[in-house]
Amino acid sequence: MSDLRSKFLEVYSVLKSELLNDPAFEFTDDSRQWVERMLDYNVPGGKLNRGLSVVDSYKLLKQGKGLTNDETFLACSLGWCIEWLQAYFLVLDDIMDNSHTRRGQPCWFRLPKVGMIAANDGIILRNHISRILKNHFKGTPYYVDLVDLFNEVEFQTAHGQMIDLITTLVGEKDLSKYSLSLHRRIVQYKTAYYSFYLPVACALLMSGENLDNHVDVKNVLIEMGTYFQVQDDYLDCFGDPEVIGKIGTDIEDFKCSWLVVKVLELCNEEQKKTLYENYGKEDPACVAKIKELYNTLKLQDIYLEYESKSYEKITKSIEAHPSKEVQAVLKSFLAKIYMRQK
Ligand code: DMA
Ligand code: MG
Ligand code: MG
Ligand code: MG
Repeated sequence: MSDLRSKFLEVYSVLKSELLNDPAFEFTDDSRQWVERMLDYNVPGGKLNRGLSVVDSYKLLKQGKGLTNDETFLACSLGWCIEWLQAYFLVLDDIMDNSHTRRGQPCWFRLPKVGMIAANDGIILRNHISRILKNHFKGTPYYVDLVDLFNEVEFQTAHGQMIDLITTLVGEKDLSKYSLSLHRRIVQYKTAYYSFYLPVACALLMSGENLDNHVDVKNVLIEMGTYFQVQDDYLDCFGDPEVIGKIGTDIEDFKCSWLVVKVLELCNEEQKKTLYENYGKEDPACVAKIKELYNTLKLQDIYLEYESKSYEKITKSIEAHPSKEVQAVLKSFLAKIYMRQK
């Protein structure tokens, strides 16, 4: 394991133990055990890209000057706040999307002992972020900006989830409203802000920057986040569940996925009929018909083309940025996701 990753995981243990001994609640053995198990199950098991990016970005912004132990701890803590935010959204997202697996194990709410307690666990995860920020950042000059940033990004993400979900409302299922612009709107809000803008914004705040001066950075990161969610949509159908750690449900869920938007752009009348008749149904035979349609329309090739075009476009926007340090931050982020299989 890399040094950074093991350092990062050490900080997880510290933060967890603080939360399990939070004086604001009288923990009993049972309640402490519940929260510990819930955290270990949901927080650290992902790729940790978002969290580690805070530390990577902060290092790059410091232009190679080494970090003090204190700075490393703080950057890791902010990274963990994002991983906590992600855990919070995923626990609830899996309930709402009726998913089965996540990160190679059953979704938290699928555990017989958990069920809908998972909804409250999601709320606890969200509250932990505020506790971590208060414990470690309250004295810093950027504390208010940090709290505000997490609030703003949570607001955006929750609204992205809302538009993702209301497009699939039973009784109002209507493929004719699905378009690239609707897709863009959904993914920008549900994914791009928290997955891409937030890590870099955290690193900028730690470096003493004013976020109002970095709108161009934000725009590139939103572009990258959109590309990342198109990958997620693609992998939902074409990824290997063993590798991505989850079984796709977008077809069954009638999601406004990038794939279905592409079908609508490319299909003939007969294919459109097949799509309307089979999309959004639990029946595996219907799902198979949709996958067949994706193959007939060569969506894998169209995706590969999208992938290389987006990569080029994003690289150009990065290279237009005046600061070499910022360019390095953005390029390292892009490199982490280009051609990803998970
Ligand atoms: C993910 O959307 C967005 C959030 C805020 C969790 P999704 O349902 O496509 O994610 P996944 O494919 O991981 O369930
Ligand atoms: Mg989901
Ligand atoms: Mg979802
Ligand atoms: Mg998905």
